Amino acid sequence: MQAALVAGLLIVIVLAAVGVTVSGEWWLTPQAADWGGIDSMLLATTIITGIAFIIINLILAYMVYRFRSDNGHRASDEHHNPRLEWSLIGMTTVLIVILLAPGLFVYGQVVSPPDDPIVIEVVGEQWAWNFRYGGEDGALGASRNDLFGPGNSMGVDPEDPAVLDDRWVPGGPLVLPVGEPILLRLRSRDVIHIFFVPQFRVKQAAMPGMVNEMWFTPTRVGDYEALCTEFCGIAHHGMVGGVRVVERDEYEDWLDQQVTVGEMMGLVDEPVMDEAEE
Ligand SMILES: [Cu+2]
Repeated sequence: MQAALVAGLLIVIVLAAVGVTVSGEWWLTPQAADWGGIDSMLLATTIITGIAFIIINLILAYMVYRFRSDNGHRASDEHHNPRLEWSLIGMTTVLIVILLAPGLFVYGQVVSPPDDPIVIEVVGEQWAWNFRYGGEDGALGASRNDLFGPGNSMGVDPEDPAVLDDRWVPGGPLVLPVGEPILLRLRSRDVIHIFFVPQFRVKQAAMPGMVNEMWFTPTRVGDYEALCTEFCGIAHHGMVGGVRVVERDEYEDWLDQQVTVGEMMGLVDEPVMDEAEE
């Protein structure tokens, strides 16, 4: 009786898992960056582990019922079956190679940014995402982690002239032009945070004392959310930043309206932002 119940429960778990997956209710959000390779990997992993999950649980349900102990006989166990063990080791090895090998090629792309991306600095802090863009010169001025402090929330080097025209967007949003490769340089002011926009598929950690990189090409105009996926303190759940993917013109207009680092830190007398147009 109990054996039939356990076997029945295992079958219900298999059916529920397959049903939820096939219904698409908990499937991936639609993609908004050029990382189809990652979705293919997720799909392949789900299919291979899904088939293994179904087979293993159905075998288990069958065994629990077929070899139940309620007919006056006891279950027996068997030791040392080298043929069985080697065949299991062989099958597991082949499956793991099939799972991991294509991932190495995709990972190779993830860690190889293109030649001429738009570089944006992301500074994570408890509990907000802040962004710094290169200004008129398109280049980010120098920054160092020992420079974070009162009056220098970006940790930039005020001696570097390239810093002056950089644009500072504390608390976001991160605005990006559609169709152009973006390279984010991630830093942290305090603890470890992880920058993740689910629709972009890639994520990366912002570590105190380090600069980490991630890149992607946004493919779809729209509003998204940057989540922190590293438990980083009491308000971790609220560490959500706005992300907007817009057309190139709109991106440039928006960028021109952002405050420069020079103005922000009182390093220049005149606002830098209006010189170009007027
Ligand atoms: Cu965080």
